[in-house]
Amino acid sequence: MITKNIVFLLLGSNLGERLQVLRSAVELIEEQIGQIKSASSVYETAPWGVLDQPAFLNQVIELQTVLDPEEVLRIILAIEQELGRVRYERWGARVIDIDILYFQDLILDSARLTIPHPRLHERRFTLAPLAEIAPDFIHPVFHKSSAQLLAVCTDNSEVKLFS
Ligand code: PH2
Ligand code: MG
Ligand code: MG
Repeated sequence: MITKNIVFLLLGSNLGERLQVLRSAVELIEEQIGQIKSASSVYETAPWGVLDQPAFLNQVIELQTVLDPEEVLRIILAIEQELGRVRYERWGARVIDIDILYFQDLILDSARLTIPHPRLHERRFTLAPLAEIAPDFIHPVFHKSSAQLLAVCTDNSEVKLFS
């Protein structure tokens, strides 16, 4: 039997038709990476890191894939390109950003990829949608659930339901 792994992805957009961009990203991800098992609400979130930029829309999706993490990363980068991403500055405005949060309970630190995402526990814009769809999923490094990580998160940037 082919092994299918659970992957959680964070989508973010703060340029262009943000909601449409997220929808297109979800469609391309489903076509190219694997079946979507669940999707959080879309949240409108204050920018984190670089503050002087438009508000983001963020969403977390859970999918099943037969691909390995490197293949998922390669496809994610291609989808970002296809949707018109141009990289200006670190943490700056972008049409679309797709980040791997978790890949099953894998812990990976390579030159290209760190899983779990190294800053997921510091960011309310990630933890709020993650805890909505996977409150009991355990972070393989910190051994805490999404709900627990959210409860102790010190980031108080605004995160509000959008749709
Ligand atoms: N992504 C960043 C930097 N800052 N802020 C919010 N609210 N949402 C994001 O997705 C985001 C950010 C770098 O990827
Ligand atoms: Mg990111
Ligand atoms: Mg990214």
